[in-house]
Amino acid sequence: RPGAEPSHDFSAAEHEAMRAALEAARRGIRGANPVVGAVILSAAGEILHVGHHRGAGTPHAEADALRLAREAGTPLEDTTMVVSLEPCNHTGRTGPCSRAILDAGVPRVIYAVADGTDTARGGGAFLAAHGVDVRQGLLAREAHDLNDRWFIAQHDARPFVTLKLAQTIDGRVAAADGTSQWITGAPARDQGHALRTRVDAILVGGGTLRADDPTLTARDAGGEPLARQPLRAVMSTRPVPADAKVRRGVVDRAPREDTEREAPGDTGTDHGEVVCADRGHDGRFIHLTTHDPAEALQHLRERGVSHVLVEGGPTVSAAFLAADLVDELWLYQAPLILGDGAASVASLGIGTLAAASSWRGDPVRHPADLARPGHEEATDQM
Ligand code: AOF
Ligand code: ZN
Repeated sequence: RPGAEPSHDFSAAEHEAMRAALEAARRGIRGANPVVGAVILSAAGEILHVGHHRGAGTPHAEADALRLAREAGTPLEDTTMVVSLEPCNHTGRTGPCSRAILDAGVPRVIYAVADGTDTARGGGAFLAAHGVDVRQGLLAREAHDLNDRWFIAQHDARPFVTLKLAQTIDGRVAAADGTSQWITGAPARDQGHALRTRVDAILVGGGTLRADDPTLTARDAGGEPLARQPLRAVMSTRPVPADAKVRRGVVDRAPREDTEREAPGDTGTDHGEVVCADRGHDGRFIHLTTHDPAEALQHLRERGVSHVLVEGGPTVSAAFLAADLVDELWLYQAPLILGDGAASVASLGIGTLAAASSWRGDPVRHPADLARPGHEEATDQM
């Protein structure tokens, strides 16, 4: 737990500002990125601006707060930037926050907890080296807890894992006769596609592949492919049928012979890859010939995947849960009861209530929130 011990004393106003930053952070969408809040505090202890990170691909919390200050014309030369995570030091989907804070002329920075990731680390040291007064450790425990699973995934050097379960009230994913499509309705389906376009990879097991023959593409309500397509991964030691829909291009209906090559994975000995890309590397298909979730995640990480969406079925869901490799759970519950049929999660070998896999729920919001452009609030996260 980096930065857990406060190394300085902090004023009441600084505490209050950090609490406001943590509160703002909670409004962001969890996932491959942590949720982060940033407050600009005046020398008199007044909260001037509150920014937050809304989710991967959007401005960071500090940049959000600095934008508000710019728009309001707030002078920054005697302010403190109070942020729940160490400002990043890298140019990723946005520019480095460390540089933005320095360039804006903010003389003091307080952050709750260090960002130890290989890419982003070093923002605090950068700012200190450029004469900014940098302190850390304020409400570090709260800030760590806010992103606990993100910190664990970073520490374990593996992708962040979201598990999606779509089930009936009694936890079934298929009826006794095997019928399973559209257990949940159109809003959940649209949100599921919005979720797919935010992740780097979707993963299903061989059972789901054979039962549903899914395309694993991200589409809008009209069925058109969304601009950003995840890598499509099948985790199975058995061959992926040559005519499986995951092998096809995202747009094309027919297999694209010109871009496909035989997957070594189909021999059951290696992790094979078939390229079915319509846009750059988007929509590629990969066959992971393993039953071990940790091994599958390592292979995905080597391909640059930082956020995986596991979409079933019950065996794969159970494997990830049993390995404690699920960071976030999205639960879609249809108002249906079957009383029979496959459960959404296969046996975890848990024999007693005290051993249950236990989840903390965020408030449930309307599924349309995720699909709406410019959304401020998340979500159905558990
Ligand atoms: C910050 N402020 O609000 C967040 C940070 O993909 P990118 O470019 O958005 O970078 C994501 C990484 O940046 C993420 O893994 C984490 O290390 C850091 N997140 N940093 O200064 C923020 N969300
Ligand atoms: Zn940043």
